[in-house]
Amino acid sequence: MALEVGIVGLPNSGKTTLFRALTRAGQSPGAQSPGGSRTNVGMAAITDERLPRVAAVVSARKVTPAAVRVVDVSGTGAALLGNLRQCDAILAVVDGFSANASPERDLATLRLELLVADREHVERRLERVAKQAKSGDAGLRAEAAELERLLAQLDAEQPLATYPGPLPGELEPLTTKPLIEIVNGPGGIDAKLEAELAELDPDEAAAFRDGEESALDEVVHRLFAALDLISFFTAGEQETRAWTLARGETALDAAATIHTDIARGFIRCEVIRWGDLVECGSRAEAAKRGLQRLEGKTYVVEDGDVLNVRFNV
Ligand SMILES: Nc1nc2c(ncn2[C@@H]2O[C@H](COP(=O)(O)OP(=O)(O)O)[C@@H](O)[C@H]2O)c(=O)[nH]1
Ligand SMILES: [Mg+2]
Repeated sequence: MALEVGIVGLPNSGKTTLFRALTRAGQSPGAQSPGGSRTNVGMAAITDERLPRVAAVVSARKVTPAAVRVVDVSGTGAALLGNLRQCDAILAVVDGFSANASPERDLATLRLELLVADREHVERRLERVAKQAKSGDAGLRAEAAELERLLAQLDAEQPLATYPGPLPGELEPLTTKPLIEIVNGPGGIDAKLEAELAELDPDEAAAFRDGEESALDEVVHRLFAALDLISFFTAGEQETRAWTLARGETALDAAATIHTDIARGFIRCEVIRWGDLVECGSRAEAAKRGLQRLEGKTYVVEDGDVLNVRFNV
């Protein structure tokens, strides 16, 4: 399943502008109904300068970057923030461009909003479990006691990330997720400028940037760091692709990311470092120089590995 990131922010902080910049969806924020509860969902490509170089080695007909799902909810409040419970990370956007911008104040407000949303979530669950626990079931009573402790933690304005001990697996809290702070404006990430550049064709945008890294790449890098992700590649002539994996995951996990059938039929996996492949100019040459390894299911994939999974179905 694709990685998912949710954008939160106060009204007019630039959430939808950032969403458009990330997803390059040409729809204008004006299309949003005023005060409406519209949620935008799109895919953001993850730029990786290694990918075109790997693709060139095999003359790939199609080059597909890795992507994350981006969710832009049109406000705060428990109900709307509840749309983000499935997300892997949260981008917190604050106004850094207007005359009375106060990024620190707004970040504090947002953190509190997330806390309040979790509080309501836990409280609702507690009400239900407490009612069921009246039957005297020991498991349910223990769960109710646990939820009471979580509620106390949130009442003390402490995020659940700092809760000592494991959380109920099905809880899906917001305040345990990595939070990436984005100050929107000239001093941070200029979402408006990025959205405008996203409308241009890539060559024009690159010329405008004049060698500077896109601010969106920085967002992605921070996301990768926060979630401790790595990238690996598959180098096919039909299609060369970049994929993401959590650091520490195995060749079998990588296979499952590509397709469940490939994981099911996994036999072994050929691995070449992307730089070796580019330097050798072909798989055959890399193999000849002893730079291609054969690995099994438990091989821990490294950032920049080019994988070729042998499988049978
Ligand atoms: N000057 C400036 N204006 C921005 C920036 N980001 C967003 N805006 C403007 O602020 C308004 C609200 O942006 P929008 O993305 O719809 O905010 P949202 O309510 O958080 O989704 C729009 O008019 C944007 O054009 C920015 O970085 N600089
Ligand atoms: Mg919006």
